[in-house]
Amino acid sequence: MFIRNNGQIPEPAGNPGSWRITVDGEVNTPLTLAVGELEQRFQPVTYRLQMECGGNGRSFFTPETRGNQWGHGAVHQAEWTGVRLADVLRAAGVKPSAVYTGHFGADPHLSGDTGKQAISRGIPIAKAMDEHTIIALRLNGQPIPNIHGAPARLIAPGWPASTSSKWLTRVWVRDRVHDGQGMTGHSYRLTRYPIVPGSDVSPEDTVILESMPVRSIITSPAHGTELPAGTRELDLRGHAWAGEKSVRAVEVSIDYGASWEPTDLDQPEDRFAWQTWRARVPLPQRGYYEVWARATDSDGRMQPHTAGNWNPQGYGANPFHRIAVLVPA
Ligand SMILES: Nc1nc2c(c(=O)[nH]1)N[C@H]1C(S)=C(S)[C@@H](COP(=O)(O)O)O[C@H]1N2
Ligand SMILES: [Mo]
Repeated sequence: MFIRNNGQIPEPAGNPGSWRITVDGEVNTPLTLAVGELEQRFQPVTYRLQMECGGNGRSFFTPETRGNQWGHGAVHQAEWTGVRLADVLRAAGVKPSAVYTGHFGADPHLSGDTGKQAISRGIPIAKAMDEHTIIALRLNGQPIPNIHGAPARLIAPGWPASTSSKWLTRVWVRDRVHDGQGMTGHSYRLTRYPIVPGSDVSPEDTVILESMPVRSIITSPAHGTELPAGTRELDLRGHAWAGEKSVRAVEVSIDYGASWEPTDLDQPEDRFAWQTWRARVPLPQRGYYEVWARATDSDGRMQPHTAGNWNPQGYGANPFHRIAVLVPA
């Protein structure tokens, strides 16, 4: 799994069961619940969920944008067990004035200033009430490792992973769009209209990145694999996902996009799980091949060849994944 932290990593909780999470703001009864109470009061759910950083693919933007220069690797999938955020919000009683959530974690700001948040993002109340938005308490059946947000982590699947607060301490239900750290300026925002790459855009001409776009990755073979001499067939496999949508098709090319072959694509194992695909493609002769994969979502939108849609902090790039393999004589 990839790891991303915007602040300092908090010390592991001494007694995870007594870790407390507050739900307040536009609710009838503000609640503070210990993790142990969450487990007792609410029905457990287990889902396989993929999670992708909003900046996955950032390195493909030209000119370069600020931030981690991710390739295709800022994504992971795990089996998460927890309770539905909706159940907890219903227990607190969501007021009609509720518009958005604001999430808070225990990680200190990089500066050490206790008045500042490392990151504090949120989601519209409808997404918060989605049955797949959970407060996760276990990862692959085990306690969550500290680095992934122990003992409790919010997961808003299909949205930029920055909304999935680790070390969750508070969900503030707001009567307006949350304005915490990472919600304003150019953070996690796309431009309202296409801009000249590298140029300025005023924050009023940006919109919050919500669902992540369609994407596929090739997980086997590895980039740079030298195949046995004389190989004439290549087995490929990988994953594909599309934020709130599903993936309709994944195709592969070994001739720089001149021709494309279909792949076998599985249904997602859960609503926000990635979809596994596999293909066997003929390799006509010895030599150097690039393998490209492209996915199409359930609305018919396909991954672009390049990272278009340039935006100041480099979000939402989803160009094809390309690997190279060699067939020696
Ligand atoms: N509390 C807290 N939650 C956080 C972050 C953070 O810095 N602090 N980073 C976010 C971002 S930007 C990403 S991409 C994911 C990374 O999750 P992972 O480290 O478990 O892969 O966590 C999100 N949740
Ligand atoms: Mo991220």
